[in-house]
Amino acid sequence: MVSIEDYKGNVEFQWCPGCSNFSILNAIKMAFVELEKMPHELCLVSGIGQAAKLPHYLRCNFFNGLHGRAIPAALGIHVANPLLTTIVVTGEGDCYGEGGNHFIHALRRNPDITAVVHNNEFYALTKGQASPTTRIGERRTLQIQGVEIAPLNMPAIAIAHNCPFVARGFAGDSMQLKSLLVEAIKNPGLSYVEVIQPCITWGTHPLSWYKERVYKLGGDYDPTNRQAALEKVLDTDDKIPTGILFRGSPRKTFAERFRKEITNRPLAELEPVSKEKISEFISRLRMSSTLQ
Ligand SMILES: Cc1ncc(C[n+]2csc(CCOP(=O)(O)OP(=O)(O)O)c2C)c(N)n1
Repeated sequence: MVSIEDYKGNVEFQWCPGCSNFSILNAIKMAFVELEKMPHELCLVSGIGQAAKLPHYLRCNFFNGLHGRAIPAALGIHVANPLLTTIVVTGEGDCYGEGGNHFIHALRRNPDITAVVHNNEFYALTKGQASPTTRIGERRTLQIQGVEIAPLNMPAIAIAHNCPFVARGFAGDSMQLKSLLVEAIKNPGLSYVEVIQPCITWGTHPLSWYKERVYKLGGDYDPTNRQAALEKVLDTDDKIPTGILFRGSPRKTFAERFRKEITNRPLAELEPVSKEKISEFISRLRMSSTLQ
């Protein structure tokens, strides 16, 4: 039996007291307990930012890498050990800004990982500058005249590229978020969960502003209908839909294609490669480079 206590970390929190990242952390822990995942069966991966600190505060495997580089690190972990449950947890600045290119190509490669993106609509760690999701006209610490360009709509990009699982949660509803995370982790291939994350320090709007706008998709919404899903996320008026936005058609995962001859075992458990084989490989490489 796994319990929340199994995930209790021992690192001092650097988040502001009352930060909504705490609810996301709780939802993640609850999802792990519901899925009966032991800490050693998981690997959390993040980049840089307040959201990206989340893996520090849990007891499990984690890799905290360079700014924007959580996805490629997770891709490597997923290929080296497809038996691990690999989860990227990071902010929208890290994932859509500095790491946007990696996210887009992950949509094509389809690694069996879950990407949880805290979207607070600006860079919190560096004190409130605009991020790729800041709304037009919003004044930020660097954009003092107001942001002039339209925000990036990453859920729309993911749906257009047939991402197997696209969901949106709200940090103000950790039970719904927990359920979305359970579904995302169970889903094979790339699962993407964007989390609306109000920031109490640098945010423009209070929690009540979000509560008035966030709503749950109803039972009549069909997440397998790509056209309807696109329309839903392109409609960025005053309402913010949450729930499973889209389920793409199943595709082979990155590891299934990349490791098709090697079995599903972790690289660390495979037979070591002999010195002779390595020398033979190096001389073949040398041969091919002299031929060019
Ligand atoms: C290469 C590089 N560029 C810029 C920075 C500065 N920087 C650190 S965190 C961050 C943005 C983080 O934003 P987000 O991922 O949304 O996380 P948040 O802090 O809002 O949770 C930036 C721009 C950096 N550390 N490294």
